[in-house]
Amino acid sequence: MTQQLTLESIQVRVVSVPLNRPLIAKIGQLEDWPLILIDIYTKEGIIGRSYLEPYRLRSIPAIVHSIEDIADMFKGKPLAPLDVYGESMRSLHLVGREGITLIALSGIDMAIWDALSKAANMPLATLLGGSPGPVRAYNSNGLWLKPLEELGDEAAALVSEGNYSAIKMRLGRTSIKDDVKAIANVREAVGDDVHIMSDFNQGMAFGEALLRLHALDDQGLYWFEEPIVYDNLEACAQITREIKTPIQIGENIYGPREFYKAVVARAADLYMPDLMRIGGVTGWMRSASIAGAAGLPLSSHLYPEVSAHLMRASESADWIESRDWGLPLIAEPFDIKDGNIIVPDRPGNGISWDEVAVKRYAI
Ligand code: SMN
Ligand code: MG
Repeated sequence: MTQQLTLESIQVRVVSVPLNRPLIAKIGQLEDWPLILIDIYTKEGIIGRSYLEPYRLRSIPAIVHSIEDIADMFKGKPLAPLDVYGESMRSLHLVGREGITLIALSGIDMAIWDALSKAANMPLATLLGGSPGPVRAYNSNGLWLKPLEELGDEAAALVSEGNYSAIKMRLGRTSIKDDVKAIANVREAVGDDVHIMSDFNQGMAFGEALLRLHALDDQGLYWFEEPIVYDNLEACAQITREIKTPIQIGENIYGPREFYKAVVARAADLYMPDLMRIGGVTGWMRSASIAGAAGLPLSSHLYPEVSAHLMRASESADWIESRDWGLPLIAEPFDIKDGNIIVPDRPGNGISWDEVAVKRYAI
């Protein structure tokens, strides 16, 4: 019989890693990238690992408390992620089903699935019924709202970093004219064969978004991401109906239930859940079933190590977001070949810590 895992203890560490290319977006500016590292210890000796990327340093204590709250509920109990998910949701609804509590649960869930796949001696993708292998990736490492004349060189560098066939740029400058110039500079640098995704980071009001997206609709962009506040589903649906370029949302959707509501509202053409908000591996797989049944392409947001496994097990898998933020902490980073992230053929999700880097960036 397969080994049953029992939760013994949990270790939570906080680090902050300088960004190679500082983030300048409508959501804010960041020079450093904070992470919460989670290690789940089991009585059987297997360790499950995951991390969370909470963006804001001052949100971390609340998330850590919530992680410890959940871990305390399950100490000495069997590690069954679906049970932990259900029971945590039932207990935590007193504090709220979305936000900090679901972020904490997502981190724990990812670590449990890592431990389970190690116990089964399989990569996570294999445990979920898929297989290790390539997932097509776009490079998201740069092209922030920076000076127009810097964009061309950066775009070319982003393509050559991993022989990528797709990159993402950020849009939503003060004038439409500057967005047009930014797109032209990037296109000129990468040529016609590279897909250019674009992200507005919810920076526009509804009316402004309609005006701008109509103006940019013939620019040949692969998708328009989060043009407006993500949870105004009705307005997102109208934009999706009116604009030819596919609309992409999902990184801010909390859990499969909210995901389902967005799909029913036809809020977007494409979806890209974020593991920290969608409910970890459990929340992702439930959402992936909804996307698959609805025929909606599913990309991922951040968390490339775990997302890559899940894309190999998702019916409508589309693009994985590749980025190097926090990468120095990972002891054995995944390979990138010809623009694909390669899911490693080793047990678990592939995450182990570079302990020297963890010490160096500890806060
Ligand atoms: C994004 C969001 C949060 C931090 C960095 C980048 C962006 C993306 O929306 O989709 O990559
Ligand atoms: Mg985004």
